[in-house]
Amino acid sequence: MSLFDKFRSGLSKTRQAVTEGFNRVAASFGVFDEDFLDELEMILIQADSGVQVATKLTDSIRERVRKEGKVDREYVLGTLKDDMLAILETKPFRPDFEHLNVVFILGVNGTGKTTTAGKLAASFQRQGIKTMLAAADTFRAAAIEQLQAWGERAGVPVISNTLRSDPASVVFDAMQSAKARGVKLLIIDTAGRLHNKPNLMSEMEKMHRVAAREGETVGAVIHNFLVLDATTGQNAVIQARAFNEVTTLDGLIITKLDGNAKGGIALAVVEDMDIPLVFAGLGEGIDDLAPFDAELFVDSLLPEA
Ligand SMILES: Nc1nc2c(ncn2[C@@H]2O[C@H](COP(=O)(O)OP(=O)(O)OP(=O)(O)O)[C@@H](O)[C@H]2O)c(=O)[nH]1
Ligand SMILES: [Mg+2]
Repeated sequence: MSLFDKFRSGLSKTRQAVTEGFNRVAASFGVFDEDFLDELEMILIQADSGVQVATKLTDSIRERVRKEGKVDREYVLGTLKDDMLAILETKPFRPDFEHLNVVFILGVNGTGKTTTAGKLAASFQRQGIKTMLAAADTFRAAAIEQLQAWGERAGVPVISNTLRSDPASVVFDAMQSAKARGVKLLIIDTAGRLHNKPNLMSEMEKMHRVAAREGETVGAVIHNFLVLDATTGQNAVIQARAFNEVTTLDGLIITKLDGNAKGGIALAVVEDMDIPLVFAGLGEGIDDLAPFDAELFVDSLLPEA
């Protein structure tokens, strides 16, 4: 499946909602005027793009409508596309694999961290990047086995310790092993945590400290990716803000974009945070993770001009 097809089929529910809404409203008004724009704003809000984004997107068309009375379909869709692209702007994850890259997979409970860690590992290993996984969620029963299963599927070694062991010690072991084996990408799966739990936050700091200290000799680069679940809607914005307050996020990953009509959340989060979306989760399978591509995303969302 091409990347475009992946986005297309993953985002089909959101596309359906946006396209059907757009066509229905366009047909009933028969003209692209201010009333049409009010309805379009509602459609965008229903797709979870957030009020701020929906207003921003429609306001730029409204300006033209006020001057000229009305605009045509092509203008509406063209402007929407350009403005959405301006919000999203693609910044792919292409680190320097001469060095060791350490990716922390962070997020609240159940957003898809472990699944994403497994899919990421599979994808980079397949591209010939020597990859390793670390099971730093030592809190939830079965979390370690879950990651080990992903490691097997991906053909990637998994560093782990026992349940309840110190996650920072797992990070330490993984760093030693990664350095010894010449690993270029170490993906660390972490326990789901809430930003308002001080002990979990200090645990995260400790993991970061260990990775930075152990990585120094080999010029390791540390990346913090936050995993957000599209189905939580506007809550994802609040989570992103909270995590970014306690750590520096380098990239966002939105999972579960498939199977619901909430794809607009990608626009809401990026507009609010100004942190790039690096990957999109478009299903539960090993191949259902795609490098985020703004152009493909927007084309998968909007009706044809
Ligand atoms: N449809 C769909 N389901 C997904 C996606 N990513 C993850 N899931 C599902 O979401 C559920 C939770 O995924 P996990 O990877 O266990 O989530 P987690 O964040 O590691 O959960 P905790 O470790 O308990 O905090 C699983 O059933 C996954 O299959 C996605 O992109 N699309
Ligand atoms: Mg997990």
